[in-house]
This record gives sequence, structure tokens and C-alpha cells, in this order.
Amino acid sequence: SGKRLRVLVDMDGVLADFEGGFLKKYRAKYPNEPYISLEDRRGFWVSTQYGRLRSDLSEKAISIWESKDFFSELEPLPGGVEAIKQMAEMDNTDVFICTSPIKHFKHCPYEKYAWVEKHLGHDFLEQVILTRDKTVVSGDILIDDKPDILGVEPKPTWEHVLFTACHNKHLPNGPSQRRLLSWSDDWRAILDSKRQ
Ligand code: UMP
Repeated sequence: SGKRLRVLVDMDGVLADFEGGFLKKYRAKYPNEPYISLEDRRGFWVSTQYGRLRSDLSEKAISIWESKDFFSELEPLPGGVEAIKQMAEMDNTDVFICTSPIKHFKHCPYEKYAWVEKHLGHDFLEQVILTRDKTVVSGDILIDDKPDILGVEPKPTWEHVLFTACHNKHLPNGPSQRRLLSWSDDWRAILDSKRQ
């Protein structure tokens, strides 16, 4: 009953394995440089943590995701593709993929669309929102692994549900911030809790 539910789903770290894909390609390109295991990842920004390890490693890290084929070759995270397909087929439910492209735009925006077409099908391209500011996009729920989602709108319409990732799993939960531990967790219950 009531109005339709609009769910925004982040891509990197939620549907696509950005962290795993990064580490694999970083180690292949820089086999003699130190790296940060996924177990030791802290903080959303990979480049910041690599820069703390050694100052020149920040730009080496950035070179990985600025490279051709990085975003298109990311592996899907377990259960994500199935979950978002099921979500899109639910009654009274609209699903959008809401993702921030990097500003080095040569490959990333194109490859994000290519990834969606490959894993979710051509029709799902209708559901893609590329934006650097998710606060101006309206929705009921935003499922995203970034702990702090800020922008020009101080009061976004969505509730941010934090999707657990290697970099955020040690963070204490804020009093109000709900989590989705993985796509095996009960995402249907989170959606149902927002329905009228
Ligand atoms: N990204 C960086 N630097 C990092 C880690 C990620 O620029 O250290 C990029 C990858 C994604 C974007 O394109 O930031 C994150 O987008 P969302 O997951 O917030 O949509």
C-alpha cells in the first residue's frame, strides 16, 4: 500500500568489488611496493591510506583506477547482482544505481555503463545515475559503503544504510545509522521498514 519505494544502490563497494579489484591490479603493477591488505584497510579513501604508508604511493594507487579497463573488469560482489534484480522486480519498488565517477573521465563513466549492461542487462541502463553529489538525488533509501555522504543538500530525502566493507567494518555504529552487513543480510526487511 501507499506510494512506491525508491531505492538507490551504490556501485563501488556494494555491487562491484572496487577494493579487491584495486588490490589485485596494484600488486600486479607494483609487485615490489608495499600494499595494504583488505584486513588492514581503514577509511574510505584508498589513496589517503596509501599516501600515509609512503607519500608516493598515493599517486601509484590513483593510477590503478584511472587506467583503462579498471572499472569494467571489477568482479560483482557476492549476491549483489541477484539482489538488485530481485529488488527491481518487486511491486511498488523503483531501483536506481547511484554512483560517483572519478573526475578522470576518460574511462570510468563509459565503463560503469558497460559493467551495468554486462551484469544487469541493457534495460538496466535506464536505472543508472552518475553524480558526484548524491544528496541532490531523492530516494527513500541509499545503500552505500561510504560512511559520510555529504553534498549541497543538508537534508537528503534518503536514509543512508551503510553497506559493510573492509574499510568501514570497524567503525562504531552511529545511533541512527543502520547497516546492511552483506547481500546475505536481510535487505528485504530494510526495504519493508520504509514502506507506508
Ligand atoms: N575513489 C577515489 N579514491 C579512492 C577511493 C575511491 O577516487 O581512494 C573513487 C572510486 C569511485 C568513487 O569512482 O571514488 C567512489 O564512488 P561512490 O562509491 O561513493 O559512488
